[in-house]
Amino acid sequence: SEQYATEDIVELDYGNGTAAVVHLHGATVVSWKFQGEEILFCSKKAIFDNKKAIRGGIPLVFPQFGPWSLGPQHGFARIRRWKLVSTPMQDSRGNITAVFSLEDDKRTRELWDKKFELVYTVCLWKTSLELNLKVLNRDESSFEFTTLMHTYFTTPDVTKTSVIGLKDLQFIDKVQDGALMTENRGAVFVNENYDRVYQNAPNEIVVNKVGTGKTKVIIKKTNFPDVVVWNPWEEKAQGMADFDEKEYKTMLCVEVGSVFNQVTLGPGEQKEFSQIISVAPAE
Ligand code: TA6
Repeated sequence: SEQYATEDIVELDYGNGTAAVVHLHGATVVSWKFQGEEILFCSKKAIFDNKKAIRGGIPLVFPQFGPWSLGPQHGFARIRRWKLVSTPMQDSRGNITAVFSLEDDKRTRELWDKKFELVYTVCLWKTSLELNLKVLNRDESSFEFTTLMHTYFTTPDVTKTSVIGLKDLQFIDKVQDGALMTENRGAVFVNENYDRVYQNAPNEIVVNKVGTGKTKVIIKKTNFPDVVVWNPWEEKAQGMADFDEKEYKTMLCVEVGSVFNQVTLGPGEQKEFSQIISVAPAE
């Protein structure tokens, strides 16, 4: 973690090489190691200037997934500094929890004139990482948003990594002008520029062969109907300043979100969105 300034990060240390690192810029989980094995991808060209969104880990998308007429792509949550509201605390079973928050301020209201609070709870267990995002409407009127956890997994060879659980789902293919199609594969392998939004996915998705390649992750999601699978591949990667041109081979984004339909929250209402990512031996 030499690339981050110590005042910018919060570490959850389970012991025995199991640890997570959260960067306060975006409350971005930038590393999760299970017994020394890194599960998340973070680009060696990622920029930690507390301005640009971090290229890797788990950036939080809110209040807009994708291009946004009111502000930056994927909204502002990933480029604001979050507050640490509860420092990492270990419970009697060893699980470690830290809590972060982001409230509206002058800058967010300039883009999106709503009063809100986001509360992000990161909990590290022995074999899993539980991430819970609570969105609270503190405004006098209702608001709409989309949200997503933009998880980058690391892999030794993306062509051997697969996503299981998407069969028969409808998806929007963003590299085919948003064409609506149906997935017919039980295990989705990625071999090209790939950017698909799968709708109404089951609440359990498996990503096989991540980390060292000997590991799979099981993602259990709540209130996130959709799953985005993304890899820019070689040509598109060359146009990204904060992504090494060969790194497309070693990453796959599998992102749980509520993006196909807007979420509406009335004044005083709140909603929680979560994923639990667990590690197990690969299939
Ligand atoms: O979730 C996939 C996606 O929306 C892609 O379209 C892709 O551009 C990616 O996110 C990364 O976006 P970023 O703004 O971080 O460069």
